[in-house]
Amino acid sequence: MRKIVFVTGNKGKFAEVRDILSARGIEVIQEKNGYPELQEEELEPIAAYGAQYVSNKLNMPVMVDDSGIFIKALNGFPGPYSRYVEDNLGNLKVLKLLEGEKDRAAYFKTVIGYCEPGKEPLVFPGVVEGKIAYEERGTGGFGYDPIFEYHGKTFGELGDAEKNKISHRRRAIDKFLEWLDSQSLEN
Ligand code: ITT
Repeated sequence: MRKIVFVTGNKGKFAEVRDILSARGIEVIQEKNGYPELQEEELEPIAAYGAQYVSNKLNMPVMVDDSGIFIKALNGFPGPYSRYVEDNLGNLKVLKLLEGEKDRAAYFKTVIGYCEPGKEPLVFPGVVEGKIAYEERGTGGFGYDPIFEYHGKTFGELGDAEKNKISHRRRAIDKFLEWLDSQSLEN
């Protein structure tokens, strides 16, 4: 069975990635010691740097997941600052920022970074478009899931299995797996 080291301190992310990859016959090993997060406007360089940093440190192939929620009416905020905003404002204050705002468009994005020791890092983005709800709904998922609405239900209302079929993370992982499969064909 193929094994992949996944660097994250986020339990919700780890559980989702483990479920998606185990269905594909890949075992995921969690590495909780993180990486220095670059201050960047985009998730790609953050994920690339993180994957390369830990891969060279552990001398193993590793993957990282850098994610965020991008709210159109807030010009893409919190985006790469989503962790900081979750910790310091939280969903209810994000909803307050949007009070009276009719344009609720938002998207979640995950960038999977993957790197093998001594090599250049690769990035695999995945996006899901939705809306910011008017109140928190549902107890599933984690982070911003209760306020992110997709086809009428929030990710908090969907349940893990349903979220994993359509999420930004799933889409990014699918691209990563396509690349991994193409590599094994070459070797
Ligand atoms: P690691 O860097 O250790 O992986 P983190 O939680 O700091 O964990 P991110 O910077 O990528 O990771 O996360 C950005 C924020 O977005 C953070 O507050 C997450 O809880 C939230 N988030 C990420 N993916 C999410 C998802 O699928 N649903 C809801 N919130 C999510």
